[in-house]
Amino acid sequence: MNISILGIPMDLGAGRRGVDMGPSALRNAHLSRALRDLGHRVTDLGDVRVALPESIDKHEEGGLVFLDPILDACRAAAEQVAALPEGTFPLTLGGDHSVSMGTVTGNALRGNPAGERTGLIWVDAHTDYNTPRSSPSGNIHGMPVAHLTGLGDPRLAGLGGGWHMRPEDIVMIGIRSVDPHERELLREAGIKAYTMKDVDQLGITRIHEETMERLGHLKRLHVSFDADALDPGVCPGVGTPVAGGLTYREGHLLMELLSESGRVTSMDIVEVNPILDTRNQTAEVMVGMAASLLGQRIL
Ligand code: B3U
Ligand code: MN
Ligand code: MN
Repeated sequence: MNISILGIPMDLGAGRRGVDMGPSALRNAHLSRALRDLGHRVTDLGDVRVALPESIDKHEEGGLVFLDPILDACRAAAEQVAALPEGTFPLTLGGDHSVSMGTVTGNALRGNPAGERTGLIWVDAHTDYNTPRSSPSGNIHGMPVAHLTGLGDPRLAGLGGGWHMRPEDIVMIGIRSVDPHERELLREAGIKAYTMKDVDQLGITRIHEETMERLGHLKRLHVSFDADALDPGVCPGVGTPVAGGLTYREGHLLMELLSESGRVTSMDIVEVNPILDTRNQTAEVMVGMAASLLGQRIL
């Protein structure tokens, strides 16, 4: 397979600094080599240009921190991803999770004249379904899924030029932190979310089966993997760690099963924060997750 790596070194959407170094940390953990070893042709497109927080005002607009530079970076990411040739697997590296408004949009619109729908598998401790009004923090990385479905601020929701994700095409896995108003919005939208309780009770195998069935009508599936979905013991280098996450094996099993399905067409790795990490462990774990999704097998 042809894999194109694109970094979006942005931490403007997060409450803490450092995830802008995520793409570097993942490259340092030998991401390209790991995928080449699996037989893929890997092209690293480098990074999207992102404004530095030190060089701009931290202005807040309507409950949104750093709206304009985030819009610029998401637009650039969407354009670059949408322009990739068909058959290429885009592997996009955050950055905070607001980058996914750009990457998911770009992937949904890429080589898609018939307007086929794209499914979204959101692996995360958080549902990221806040709007500017429901958000307790104003941090845009808590809002990407809401905007992808058309809620919230019209500028962020308008990145796809009228295109939006359908709530029924989204499945979330690993959830254990949801804000009160966010919970109401999720319910209203009818988005399927597997919490950690569901992971404990059903197991990853069953959750994967149900996810494949639920998204069975879709040919294109995007996996957006927030490193904080994994337990902080496995991935300590994240800005908003939440106890009780996916184990190392649960993460790999999910990626292995998704890989075997042969249906995933693009992936994000986001929220890796080297400042808070221990010897680049989080980036190394996430490179392993990408390798499992892209064909690595134990035997
Ligand atoms: N729900 C909170 C916290 C949060 C969301 N995503 C992350 N943290 N990484 C918020 O700020 O919206
Ligand atoms: Mn997230
Ligand atoms: Mn998260």
